[in-house]
Amino acid sequence: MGAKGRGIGHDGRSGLIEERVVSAIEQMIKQLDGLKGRQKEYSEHVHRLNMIEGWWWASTEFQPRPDQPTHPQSPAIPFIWKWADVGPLVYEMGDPALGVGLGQGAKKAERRVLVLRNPGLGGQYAVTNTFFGDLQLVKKGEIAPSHRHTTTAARFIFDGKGGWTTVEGERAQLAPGDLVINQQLGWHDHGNDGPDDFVFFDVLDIPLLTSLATATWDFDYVKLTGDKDKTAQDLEFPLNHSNNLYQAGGIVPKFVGGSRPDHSPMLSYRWEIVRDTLQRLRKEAGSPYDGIIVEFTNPATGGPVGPTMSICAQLLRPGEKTLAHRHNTNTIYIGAEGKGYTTVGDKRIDWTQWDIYAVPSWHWHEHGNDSTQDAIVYSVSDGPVIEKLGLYCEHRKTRDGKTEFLGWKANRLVSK
Ligand code: GTQ
Ligand code: FE2
Repeated sequence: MGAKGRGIGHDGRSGLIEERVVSAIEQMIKQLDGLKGRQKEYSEHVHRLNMIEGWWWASTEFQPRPDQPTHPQSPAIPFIWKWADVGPLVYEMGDPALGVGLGQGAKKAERRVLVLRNPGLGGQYAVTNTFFGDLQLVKKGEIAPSHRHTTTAARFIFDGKGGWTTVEGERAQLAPGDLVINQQLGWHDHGNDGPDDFVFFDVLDIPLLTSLATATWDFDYVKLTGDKDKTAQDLEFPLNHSNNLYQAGGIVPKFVGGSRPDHSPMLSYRWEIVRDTLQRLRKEAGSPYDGIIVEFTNPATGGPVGPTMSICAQLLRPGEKTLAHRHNTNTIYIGAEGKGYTTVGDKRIDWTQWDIYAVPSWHWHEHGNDSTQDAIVYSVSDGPVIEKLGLYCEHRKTRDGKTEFLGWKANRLVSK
């Protein structure tokens, strides 16, 4: 398919965009292989010098190059990891017969995780082209040793009563449904005081920071303490301290704050509060595209939880079905309560609790709940990055079936 098939508005079905990208690249390589005579000689010389021709030899009409898509696109595909399939393997990581210990050194996992890989991303450790995701298990009595990194992490707790994460001296005690934010460069260790397995889903901006060559890891906690048996931090604040400080939205303490203003000073967000907030809003009309949607904010600034991630929760009421839209941000959804569905292109993704699914950039999607119970889904998007680049855009269907475009305009000098 050539340039004519690549326009905006032509990607109703998931999978189509990826096929087009691959075929454009393959087509170009094939063409270059088939060159003869003077052109072949020229082409080979160019390639020897680590360059490639920026034109199509055989094409008689205009075709954009493979690196010049005419609409936003990601090689990631819409994809769901069903908890019913992956959950048993998460618990099985802890089976002593597998021998996957936790800690550092031979045969040990620094983090005992299963890494999700989007089938469109060619074996990368990535769910979308910006986000990494893994399912992590910390068994009773274990500690995942303290480390730090330039990447931001968000963790969604799936199971366990005794789990905790300590970040920069503050410990959040965690329960299923809770969200904990791990800011850039904060030392952190995860532990489990039992009695059950502690299981959570991590989202990190690793692929994004890797593409910027700025993902950096520090596993050398020993240098801080001089004690190689010490893998967890001492607590410097009361338990759940920032939660206590910032729990009343809109009323924030003036005597504290994080040392970096673009990072939320609040470490964790509790499930009961998320649920209560959504319930309190349930009589509102909500968003035509997302139902009753709330964002987890930096309580001090109202901004997103961190510079690379926007995290939301949305309630889809029984019988609710949203209008379709698409935007150039990449999203990971995590089912939290009940059963819902997201139709991406012409494929319906049915989700239930702890299912994880990816909706990459520019895919039309709409959400629904055709059950008789409430459905709540978490999401993580790279919106703050795209917005900072000044490049957010969106197509949305209106109630009367029209399509509206939001975003993207050139800067022009204005005179009066
Ligand atoms: O739990 O701190 O799989 O930072 C990758 C990066 C887990 C973690 C990963 C991390 C973690
Ligand atoms: Fe980490």
